[in-house]
Amino acid sequence: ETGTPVAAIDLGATSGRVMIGELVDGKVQLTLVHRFANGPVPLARLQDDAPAQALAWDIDELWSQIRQGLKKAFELRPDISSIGVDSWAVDYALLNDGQRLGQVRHYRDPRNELAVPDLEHKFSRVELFERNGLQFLPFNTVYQLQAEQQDSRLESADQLLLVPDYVNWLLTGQARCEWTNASTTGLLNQRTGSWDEPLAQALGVTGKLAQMVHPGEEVGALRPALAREFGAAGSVQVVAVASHDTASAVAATPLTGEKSAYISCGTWGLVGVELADPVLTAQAQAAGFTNELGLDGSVRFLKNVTGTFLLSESVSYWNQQAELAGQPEIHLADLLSQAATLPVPQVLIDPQNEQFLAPGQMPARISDAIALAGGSAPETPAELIRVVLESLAASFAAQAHEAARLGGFELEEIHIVGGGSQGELLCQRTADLARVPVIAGPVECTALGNVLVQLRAMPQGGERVEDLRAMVRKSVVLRDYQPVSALKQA
Ligand code: LRH
Repeated sequence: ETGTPVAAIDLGATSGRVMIGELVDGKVQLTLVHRFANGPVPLARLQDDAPAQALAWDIDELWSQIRQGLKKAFELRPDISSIGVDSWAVDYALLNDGQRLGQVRHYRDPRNELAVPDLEHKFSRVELFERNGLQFLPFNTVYQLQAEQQDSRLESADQLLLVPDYVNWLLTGQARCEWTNASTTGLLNQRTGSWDEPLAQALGVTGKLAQMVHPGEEVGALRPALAREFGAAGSVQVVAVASHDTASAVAATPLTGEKSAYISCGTWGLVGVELADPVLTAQAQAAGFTNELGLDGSVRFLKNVTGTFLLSESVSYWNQQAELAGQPEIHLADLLSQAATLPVPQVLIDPQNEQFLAPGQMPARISDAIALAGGSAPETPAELIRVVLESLAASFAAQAHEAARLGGFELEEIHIVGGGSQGELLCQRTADLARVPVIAGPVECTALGNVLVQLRAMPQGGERVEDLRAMVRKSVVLRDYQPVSALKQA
């Protein structure tokens, strides 16, 4: 028995995907129909007179890939009845009278860090946290908007749309701001639940922020011209999902107990717990925790720590070198297997260090950090990878305990979801260091969250996916890692 299919568009840190999701014999099934590259590109490649270091989304190319992907999806399943879009947080497009102004800047653009002191003259970090409850990250939308003050385009803009909202707008002609992603901007006031007027005013975006929608609500009908282009059989709705990718991932994380933490591990590791209310204490602020909003009014109390970025960036650097030298390509999977045979490193790095934020030259930066921490520079790529993995596991374990502690309970288990949940050594070492079991999977957690919110929103399919997490547990195979005691390891 097969239900009505939906299409999920997930724009992730290294690739974008269009997938079909449907209920088959009571389980959610995902079919990948189109995959395309996504990642920061030099702004100079897209427009003249760009600052040398500036980074952007290749947004026009992405829109063309999304259309190709949807065309393929409708070729396979003309009865697709809805579309949902998610992506990473904080980045936005500016529009005037429906026309995009310039490019969409990427959050790893170094301009943001330079803007931090300027905003801090007006709103200190502590005051910002009191308003928006967010972890200080130099790329939060508020700092990006501060950086934007150098430019005239913000003044000319009449609309700011976060990237998934911008794609929704291209699909429907309706400008809406999805709630979970809005919570990552820093412009949403945690106490009132609406836009923070003094902040919006100071950053020049009053009146430019779209009407809010919640996950599960309709954004609008797919534009008729696009429905024809894709070959849709019937009417197609664009539905707001939890458009912040992490919110979709957490919504689909098969959390069992109330004493569980999750780690949504991709480029970033989002380490946290689900709570009913935000934690706005000075301790939470000092510990660098954030209160983002989740599905059905939940609070994602979490810390954004570096995830697989250090690994993927290192491999891409080694492969650039290999290509220049005419040597064969290196695969991360091979390095991970080699790393698993190496002893536990004694000297770790701090993956959160801001020096790791921008892309490029990653192995040298990691080696320097190891040296600075008193270790000796790794002699092989596998050795370097081993240090990174151990450092990630250590930070995951520590932050999961911290999230639970600040959330008011003692940690009993950790769920790791997303691409990083495939890393056996990472999962095992996180379990060992946290001294609690790790449950790994699903890998495609964000896409599952996207699809399930759409399925739940269907008038005919609603009650069958009422409990998203039960549905995920029915649909995927999870893997358990039991902690191995330090004594046994030695
Ligand atoms: C993960 C993520 C994370 C944000 C970062 C910018 O993809 O959305 O939640 O902090 O990207």
